[in-house]
Amino acid sequence: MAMNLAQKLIKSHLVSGSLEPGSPIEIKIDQTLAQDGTGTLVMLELEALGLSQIKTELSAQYVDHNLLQTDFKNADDHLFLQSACRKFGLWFSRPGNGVSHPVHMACFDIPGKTLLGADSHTCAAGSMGMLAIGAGGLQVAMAIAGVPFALKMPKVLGVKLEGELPPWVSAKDIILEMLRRQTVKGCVNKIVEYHGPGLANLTAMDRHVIANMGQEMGTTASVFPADEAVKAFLKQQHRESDYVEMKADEGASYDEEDTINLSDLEPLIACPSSPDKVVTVREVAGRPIYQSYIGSSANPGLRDFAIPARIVAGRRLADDVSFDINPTSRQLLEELSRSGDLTKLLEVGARLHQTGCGGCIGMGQAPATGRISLRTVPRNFPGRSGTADDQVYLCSPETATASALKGVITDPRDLDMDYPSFSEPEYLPDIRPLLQPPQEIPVAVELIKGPNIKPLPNFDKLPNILTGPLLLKAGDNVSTDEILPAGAEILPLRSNIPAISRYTFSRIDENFYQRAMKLNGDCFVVGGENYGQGSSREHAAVSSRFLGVRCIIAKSMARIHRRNLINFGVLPLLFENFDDYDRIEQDSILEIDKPIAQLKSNNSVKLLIKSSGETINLRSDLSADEIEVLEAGGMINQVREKYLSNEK
Ligand code: MIC
Repeated sequence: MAMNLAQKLIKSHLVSGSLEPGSPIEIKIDQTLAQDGTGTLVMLELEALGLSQIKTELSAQYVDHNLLQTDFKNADDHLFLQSACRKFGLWFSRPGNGVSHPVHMACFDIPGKTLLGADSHTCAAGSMGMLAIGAGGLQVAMAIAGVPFALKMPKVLGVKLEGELPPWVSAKDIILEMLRRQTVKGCVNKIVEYHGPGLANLTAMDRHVIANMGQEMGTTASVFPADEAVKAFLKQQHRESDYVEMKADEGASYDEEDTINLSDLEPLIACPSSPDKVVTVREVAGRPIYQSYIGSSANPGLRDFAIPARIVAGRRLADDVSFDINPTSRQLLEELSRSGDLTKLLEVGARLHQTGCGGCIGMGQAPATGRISLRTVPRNFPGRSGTADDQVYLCSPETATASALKGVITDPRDLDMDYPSFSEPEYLPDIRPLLQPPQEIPVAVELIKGPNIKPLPNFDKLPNILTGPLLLKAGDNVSTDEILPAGAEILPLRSNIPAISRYTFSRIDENFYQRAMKLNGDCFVVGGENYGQGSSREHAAVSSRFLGVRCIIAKSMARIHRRNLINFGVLPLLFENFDDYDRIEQDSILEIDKPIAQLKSNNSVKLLIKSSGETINLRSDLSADEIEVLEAGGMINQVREKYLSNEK
């Protein structure tokens, strides 16, 4: 049977299950990555599992999030991560090397391999013909320990690209067009596979931009063929020998199909505060801006900085605009310096930041109150920039730069200049020597733990009768940035669950923590559609569980957060009838009798509203393995017994 690329990648790694969409499967994981916002919990989980050495072909840990060292916490985390890499055998990328996704792409991406990453934008590696999936830290820890990754076989949406991008229109506009068509929940449990003649003019880094923000549509992964563009990228990175051609079979088909004619596209922009609120730049042109921000894993390529440099060269920024440049890797910064493009940016007054995620996750660079910020980052969920009621628009480097010159949102085609030319250099500075390899012969290493690094809490199993108040009723599209915010104040608490839990749901209900602590017992949370969209941070699930949340009931759920809830013993259930959402009031007492027994007997669970005596039918989409995890009280309990009882 002719297979598409996604099917080939899964089939070559299939440990159990079938390629039938929706069926439970397990796949072998070749590589893993984690960043410092998620990696400290991963290392604590590896310690809790009693692991001695990694079981993957390669695992890497990056430091690119918690880079503001305002006190000891982040510096301690960096030392902890470095010691854990030495202990368990991972590559370590120190602060300053850059953002995990472009650095992993430069150093380790190999066509045909699988990559599981404790960061939702891991999917960017699909640009290299890999099956690259974002997941919670515990899932990544299991993969490092040799446990296959469990998921539902996704549907495959084939997107045929035709034509070629007009001047001033770039890869970001392609993924913004996808978001306009699919919305933030249109691709949940789907892999998007790009194919067609339009690929010919897209470099590997262009594809990285598209694959990265595939996550914002809820995708499981995005895949591109490994072709001449990928071969050229590997050559650039002095790794041409790693090239393997990967593409769909002739005559392959897809579960769903779409077509984009690149020639028809124009500059697009996502308005606050959702990545799918996409309009043409011209529709919002003229609005005064405070900031234009270039960088992040969503536009990490050399051209994403060189084009802006060549646009502003010899010109003057608008007086009221902060033009923020966030280089995404040391390699890129070196090349920008060598080519003279860095000087062009500095000469017009750009603000140069250290290589890393920076303001994308609110780690500095927060915009002024009530002002507009244009960013080439992947997300603009409410408050994510660090400023409440922020107005963050997502756009291409071309649009952000044109607007920085004019001081208002500007379609770059309206600049009185020709589109600058750019071609990728044949080679880039080799960044791999800057990463610290695992030790050839593992030696006993003590983990370095500062006072802010706390042990993982132990969680008990679901009670036979689950009863408690509905402590929070939330709406649609609740993101993990609203469940547990990131940012300069909260991110440094990622190694300390009791401390970080104080911020749980703080963006939605600032009193949630106090109410949960006063209750000091089991409770429920209700959400609308696409609950838990966005990041991979399992902390959003762990902190909910730590505060007594035992069950989340929603109209629909985002893939990563749903599994993170299961991993820490929180029961995710769905409204069978969306109208029932309105029948439950906040603070009403709810009850589920023998939840595990009900789950094992069928795919529905009866919920009793104790105050009215009414019952509601809830739907479960849990697999047998997921029910087993919930029955064990979480995945650490389950795996410690099932896979690692002899690891000491
Ligand atoms: C993000 O972009 O939201 C993050 C910060 O990279 C998260 C990971 C985290 O919360 O540490 C992600 O996307 O997974």
